[in-house]
Amino acid sequence: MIREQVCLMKMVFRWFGAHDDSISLEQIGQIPGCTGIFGSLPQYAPGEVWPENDIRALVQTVHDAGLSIEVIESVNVHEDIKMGLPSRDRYIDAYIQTIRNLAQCGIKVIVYNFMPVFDWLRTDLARPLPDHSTVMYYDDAMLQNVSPEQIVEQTSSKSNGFSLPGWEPERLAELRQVLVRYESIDEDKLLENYRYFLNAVIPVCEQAGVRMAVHPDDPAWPVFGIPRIAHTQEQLERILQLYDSPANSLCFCTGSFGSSPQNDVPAALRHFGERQRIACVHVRNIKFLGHKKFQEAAHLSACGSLDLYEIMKVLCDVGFDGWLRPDHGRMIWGERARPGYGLYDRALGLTYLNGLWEAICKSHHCFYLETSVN
Ligand code: DNO
Repeated sequence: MIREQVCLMKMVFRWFGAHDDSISLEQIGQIPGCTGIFGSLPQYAPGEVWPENDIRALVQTVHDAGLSIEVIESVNVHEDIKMGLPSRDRYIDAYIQTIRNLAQCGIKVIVYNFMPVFDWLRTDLARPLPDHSTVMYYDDAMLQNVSPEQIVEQTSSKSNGFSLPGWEPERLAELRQVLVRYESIDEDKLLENYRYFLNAVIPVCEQAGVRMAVHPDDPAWPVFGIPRIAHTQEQLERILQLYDSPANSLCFCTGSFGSSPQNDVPAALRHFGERQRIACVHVRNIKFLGHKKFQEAAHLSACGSLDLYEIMKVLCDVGFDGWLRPDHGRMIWGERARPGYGLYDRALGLTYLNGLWEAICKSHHCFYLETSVN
């Protein structure tokens, strides 16, 4: 069957900023077919307004390097908003101001998550593989023997000196107190708090021309008995229905959503992609090792349990025109970097994904963005 379709997917790379990344914009610009970055201002804690001047300076730096920046990952949601405390209004106002400031500087998508307390979680940040590369690893059974505090300690001490996204000290201050509060918050209550947040921010986004893109729970189940509401297709659909607007969209992460073998990644991508509710995509491969046990893998399909060809094909089928980035890579070739965010394996992943994309688009006779960097 011959299809004529336009596939305007933009291939980009995550960058943590000049002071918080082992990788330079110049290196990113030299990856063939990489046109931009997902950027952030890691110096601002959840609940703080990102000043327009600082955003503008970041955008300028990225543009000066010949790259685009239209996605921010992440503007983290203050815990009081998730817990529905009276102080949430103050933090929502700050969030709204950040949205407006970002929009003023040309940002189109804001990635965030609504995971209580912990963002992504691994039990080992550098598990050695037989080829001497290391990968991030998760084994739920290991969590039975450690406390949340120990996980925080373990994770931050093994980060090679880099801050880890979602593990910012501000976010985890007062951990015990926050955990106690969550004992009285169930899934319904969390969803209600989520609805309250969306009701406030989505109209602002619509007006400003920005899309909020929620990242699925990682891994795709609750941890430490704390509720999580964004890890199945039904749950993600429910979140989109909390406020039915294109501005309420997904950052579809294949490795997070796909960490549960019960989740069908291509089917969910097709479902949400056909409805134009995917603003951006993280493509990561993972390898199932048992019940709630997996390791992250090189992007090549054969290295893990996900079918990356199928994933890219669905994105082509649905005419995905948002931003896509390779997600966590292994640590290879002796690189020392933020776990998951080295240059080498992600660059390999990016070129592999671009290769799949070119082959799929050409064989389906689609028009796609061909970018040369030199
Ligand atoms: C981990 C990342 C997450 C992600 C947030 C989005 O490496 O995928 O920290 O950025 O969950 O808010």
